[in-house]
Amino acid sequence: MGQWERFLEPYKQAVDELKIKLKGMRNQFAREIEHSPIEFVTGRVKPIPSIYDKSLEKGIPFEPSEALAKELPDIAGLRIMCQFVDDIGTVVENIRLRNDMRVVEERDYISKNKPSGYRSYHMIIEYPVQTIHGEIGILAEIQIRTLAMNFWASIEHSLNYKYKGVFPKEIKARLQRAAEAAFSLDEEMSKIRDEIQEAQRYFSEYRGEPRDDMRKTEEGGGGDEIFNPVERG
Ligand code: 0O2
Ligand code: 0O2
Repeated sequence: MGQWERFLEPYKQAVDELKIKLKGMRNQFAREIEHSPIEFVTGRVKPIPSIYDKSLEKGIPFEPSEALAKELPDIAGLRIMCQFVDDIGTVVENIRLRNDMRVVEERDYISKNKPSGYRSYHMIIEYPVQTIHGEIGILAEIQIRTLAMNFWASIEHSLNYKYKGVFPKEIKARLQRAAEAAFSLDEEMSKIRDEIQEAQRYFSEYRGEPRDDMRKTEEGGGGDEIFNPVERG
């Protein structure tokens, strides 16, 4: 096994375990309070070329080391997407209360967005990974954002890659305006939150129940089972 592979192995384990735990949080919320503050969860181990770029940017030698692990707290990265801005606070509070991870830093880029327009709530946690050689404390970054913030960030991230961080003036200004538009969208959606949630409850009940036209198909011998779409997640 290569040096990097060995170094990154506990990060992969941390991402896999944290994804399961955060998805578990989503499912518990959905069961108990109907509306889950978590829409979906993704996770990744930072690719080696990105580790290289970041180590260069931060002036840290590009080699598996404790210094690199400390200076790059997002080698293990989790992302939690929420429907509403208020859901972010619920998720943050829940993570703070957990005793299987320890929050070491929080960065609120929602109350105060980055100059690019970027909005998201970041938590750096320390997570204990159990290995055959004992326990290792792994730093992981959890980014919590709305779907609109995520849409903006993924578009900006691709453009950033294309322009290598140096945006033409006009694109930069448009992206800043788009970030504000995404935030207005979040604000508007928050204002009709109750209405949206009622519709979503109705929609998920309706999807789970066999409809009259499906019953007819079954009675007519059209199939062995009533079509009952399984809910995602
Ligand atoms: P589900 O049904 O969400 O539980 P995995 O290893 O399968 O957990 P993977 O393949 O490593 O996940 O991918 P990643 O990028 O970590 O997670 C992607 C998960 O987010 C996938 O769900 C996607 O379907 C889900 N996802 C991505 N974009 C959206 C979106 O816009 N809306 C919703 N609702 N979900 C999205 P899972 O984990 O495969 O399954
Ligand atoms: P990738 O490809 O997502 O892994 P610092 O140097 O300490 O001030 P640092 O270490 O960059 O700042 O941490 P920060 O800014 O709190 O969070 C870094 C991560 O947040 C980035 O990781 C991005 O994922 C995301 N992010 C921060 N600012 C922006 C932005 O303006 N646009 C987008 N799209 N994402 C942003 P990486 O390693 O830069 O990138």
